[in-house]
Amino acid sequence: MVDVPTYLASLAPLPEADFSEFGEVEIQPISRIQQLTGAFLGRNWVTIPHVTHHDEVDVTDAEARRTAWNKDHPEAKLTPVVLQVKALAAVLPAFPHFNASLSGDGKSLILKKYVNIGVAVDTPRGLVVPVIRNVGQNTVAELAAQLAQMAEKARTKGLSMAEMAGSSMAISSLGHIGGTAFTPIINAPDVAILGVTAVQLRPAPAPDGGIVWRKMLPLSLSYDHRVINGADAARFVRAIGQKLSDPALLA
Ligand code: CAO
Repeated sequence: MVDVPTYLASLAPLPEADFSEFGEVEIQPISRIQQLTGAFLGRNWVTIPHVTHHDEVDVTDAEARRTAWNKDHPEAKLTPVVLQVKALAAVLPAFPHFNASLSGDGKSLILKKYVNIGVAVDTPRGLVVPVIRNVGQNTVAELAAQLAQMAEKARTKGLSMAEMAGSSMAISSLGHIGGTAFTPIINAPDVAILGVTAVQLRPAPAPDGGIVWRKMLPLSLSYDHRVINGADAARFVRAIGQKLSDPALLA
């Protein structure tokens, strides 16, 4: 049997290419945030056995309630991500292995009794993940204000390391751009991350035998397979779908 360090040392090095041999090129510096993020993402990708579970959940009722809420509260704006943060936080207590981290020696699991949700924010300098703390204690209006303020700070002034630490899980939403699925990389030391892409209209059978159009939200849950099994991942995503449909979510 070949041991792993020996195998890794035997891999062919990446070729050093002089691309100007093939045509005109331009050298662009990579921002400090992108360099740091790249190092963390590379580490997480190679050290965590990722599996991504894809599903679609029906958000027709949730979207109708969100639209009505926005009409009644012109001073605030609920985006879909706010409801997803709230739903994720609400299901985590019933799935303690998702709100956990592996100890450094891999021999124990640290179960977190707090629920803090990271939200991936795309900034001109790169991707950052500010953390919203104690999500369950906040109303949706408070969450919307916090998310807007954190995204604005991330894009303008930048965030401190403390503002990006201490998450239970993170959400990475590409829903405002598009997509039907992707494989987000876990934001270690978290053990799972929820990827969101754009709502799709799908035909479904109506009770009268006809067809109704439903709004389906694609969810892509990447999880650390050392900690979470596939059946729990499938149940977890279904539970998020049920929570999104719960009228109490808008409290
Ligand atoms: N399906 C369809 N539309 C969606 C949607 C979805 N799943 N999610 C959001 N939208 C819509 C919103 O309803 C809003 O529409 P209106 O302006 O018409 O009301 C619009 O998209 C823009 O939303 P937003 O981006 O202003 O706000 P948000 O709360 O949806 O997202 C934030 C906030 C910070 C998550 C987002 O701006 C962002 O930066 N996302 C990028 C994250 C990222 O890059 N992840 C990839 C990481 S891996 O490289």
